[in-house]
Amino acid sequence: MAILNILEFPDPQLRKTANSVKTVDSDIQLLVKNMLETMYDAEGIGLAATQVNIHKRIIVIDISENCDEPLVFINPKIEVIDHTLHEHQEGCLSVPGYYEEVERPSSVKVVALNEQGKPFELITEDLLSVCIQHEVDHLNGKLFVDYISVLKRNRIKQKLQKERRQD
Ligand code: GNR
Ligand code: NI
Repeated sequence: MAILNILEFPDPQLRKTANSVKTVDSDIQLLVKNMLETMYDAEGIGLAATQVNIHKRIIVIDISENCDEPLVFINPKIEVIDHTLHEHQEGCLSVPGYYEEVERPSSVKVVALNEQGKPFELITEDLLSVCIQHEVDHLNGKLFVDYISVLKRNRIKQKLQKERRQD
């Protein structure tokens, strides 16, 4: 297994649209394993392939207390079930150290393939709904900072660039 490098805002690679997975073969299964290992190592609750510079429609999530309930979504499609907007404080492994309130529909249904290539669907609310929407945004080149003001976004961009220059 391997820990993959996580891209950070404003890396232009984070703006790419990921491609659908044609077949869930052993290469994809290995990538899923590595994404889970990377997510757990970084102490995130989700990771999209885009964040590790692999432009395939794959997401891993684990919102369980003991980090032992991995969820894998390949070619996820989301449909809003409850359009009521809920505000939640979001963070992102690609925007380390910054947290902002984002409003999103409160409940979404996800249809996807699991790591065996088997279709499944899941109705989500609360943190899982927030997380799946955040991850699908990554596959479409979108980041949570796109929902906040330009002023705040540019301030975060400048601070992250400055931090990296000092490293
Ligand atoms: O670890 C993460 N926490 C989080 C908190 C609130 C809303 C979304 C997230 S996802 C984030 C990991 C990440 O960057 N996934 O893309
Ligand atoms: Ni993220």
